[in-house]
Amino acid sequence: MTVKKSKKNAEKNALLKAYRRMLSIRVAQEELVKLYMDKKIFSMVHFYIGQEAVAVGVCDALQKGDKVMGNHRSHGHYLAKGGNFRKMVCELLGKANGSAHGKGGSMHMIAKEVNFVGSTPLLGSVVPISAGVAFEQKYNKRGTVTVAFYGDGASEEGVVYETYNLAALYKLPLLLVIENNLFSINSYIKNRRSVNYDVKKIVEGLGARYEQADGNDYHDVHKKALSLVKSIREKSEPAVLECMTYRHMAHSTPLMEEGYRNEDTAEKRQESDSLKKLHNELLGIGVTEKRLSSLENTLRTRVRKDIAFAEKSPYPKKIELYTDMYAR
Ligand SMILES: Cc1ncc(C[n+]2csc(CCOP(=O)(O)OP(=O)(O)O)c2C)c(N)n1
Repeated sequence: MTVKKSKKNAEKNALLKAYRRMLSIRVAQEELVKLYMDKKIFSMVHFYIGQEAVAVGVCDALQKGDKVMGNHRSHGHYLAKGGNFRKMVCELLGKANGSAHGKGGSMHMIAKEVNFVGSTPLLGSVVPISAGVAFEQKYNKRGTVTVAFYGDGASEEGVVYETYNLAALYKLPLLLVIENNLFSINSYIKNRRSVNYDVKKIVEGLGARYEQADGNDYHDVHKKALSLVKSIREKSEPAVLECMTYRHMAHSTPLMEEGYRNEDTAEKRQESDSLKKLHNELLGIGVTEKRLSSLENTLRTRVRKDIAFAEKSPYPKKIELYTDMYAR
């Protein structure tokens, strides 16, 4: 095989891998929506459909020892860092086999075994907590990086600005990823910020590095995350990566009122869908439609098996109420 051909093959395989990782998150979400509509999930669920390129693009730039934290919308972050789907769906159903033994639910994803160290739904709180995780990495000279994902709404919380400053002051190995999907529940970004609000100026003014990526484009997110993670690892300096994206579904439950979204229409969201883009790119380099739909079928069958397992799984015993507590 010529060098040119083997390079092309490697690129095709990398693209297929990224597509598979993003599609597995999409398919899992779609099946979870059905479970929710069947009233099998009791807690609130914030679906990640539309934002997959952000979680996968960033996590593909990390090493195993790097740590990731998330927020209330973290199914994608958990799966992209390698969290187990079966444990996740058990958690959503409140079952004993769940990643938090059924006590956390959708908004408290955790998979310590793959360094997904937690997700905190109190808006903005993931930023200072992840700075603490990064501080430990630096203090113990681990050479690893911490990443935190949070939304544009969360990025307006006061504690976030304080953390930009402290992270820059202490030179923490921290990548803060803002997923800017334009809305905080039903509040449009332009109605929440003055016309002069400038994230780049704020972040750089407080001493951290700033980059913006097209969050609907796996390549752009991945390329920028790779470059930032490399410099964070080498220089131990914090950076913010703002990814412009769309969430395709309502804020939380699929049944929530959707009439407020005049700015990012359903057509716009579909047009810029990151999975569709990768799908077309793969077709363009000769991967067949048949191969891609068979991949989707395989992923869906696996997800459905895990859901069936979770449905049959037992609820936690009462004693679980007293485990994992700070005090009794
Ligand atoms: C401190 C705090 N205030 C309010 C809420 C209620 N709340 C939950 S999600 C959300 C909107 C979050 O928007 P954003 O951070 O942009 O993330 P997205 O939901 O768009 O992913 C709000 C206001 C909360 N969880 N925490």
